[in-house]
Amino acid sequence: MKDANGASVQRLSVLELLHNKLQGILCCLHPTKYKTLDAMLERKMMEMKRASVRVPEHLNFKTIDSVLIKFPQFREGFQEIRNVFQQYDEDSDGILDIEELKKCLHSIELNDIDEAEIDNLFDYCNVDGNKGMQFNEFIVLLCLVYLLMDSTPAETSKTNWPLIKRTFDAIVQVFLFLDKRGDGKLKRKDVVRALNEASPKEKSPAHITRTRFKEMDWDRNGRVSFKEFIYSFISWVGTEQDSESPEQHI
Ligand SMILES: [Ca+2]
Ligand SMILES: [Ca+2]
Ligand SMILES: [Ca+2]
Repeated sequence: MKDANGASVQRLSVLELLHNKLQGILCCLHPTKYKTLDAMLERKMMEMKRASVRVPEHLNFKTIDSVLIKFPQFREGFQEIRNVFQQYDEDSDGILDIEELKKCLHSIELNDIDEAEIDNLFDYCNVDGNKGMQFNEFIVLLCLVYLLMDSTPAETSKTNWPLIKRTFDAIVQVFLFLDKRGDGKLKRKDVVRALNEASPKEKSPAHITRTRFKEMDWDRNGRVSFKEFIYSFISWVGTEQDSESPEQHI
């Protein structure tokens, strides 16, 4: 039996269950799964923007300089995620294939997540089209699981999950700092405004902010989604193994 969008009713009920788990983040089923995840993230960011008045002072970024100064802490968090990545990359080929990823998510007791959700997230985060999750893709995937699934990994002695969670919380706050209007996506005006708050006396030249914005807006639709942002952010910060030659910061 099919609904108006051609999706089977059975599939709908699975998604309805997912919706409940996502605490009502999603209000309706979109026929395109990627757009659904984009919409969920957009709503989540809006929700967190509203709640951000309560964030602790050290996460309340007011200038881009206050973000830059935290780059070493972000790298430390990424290194902890790399340890998780390496632990589950059983054949050590530098990627997590879908089976390795499932093992990883199940063994860290993200029990609320089902196979279909993992497949969906895997496709959504696999931005280079390569069959597996590279390290940067894995960081994004884990962050989205943390944000959307309302499910945090069980504490294990091997992994410092509090550090990883703090890292994700801080990434969200950087996004919210850039999202001046609080609508869950970045427009060029937002980014220009945020970057100019770095040093009000010395405004970033227009071409720099324009370049930064273009870098983030992969699909050139004039706005930067959380997913587009986080990939760029990871490459700006650099991860421990390539921190020798990090890309030029904002
Ligand atoms: Ca592998
Ligand atoms: Ca990939
Ligand atoms: Ca975009």
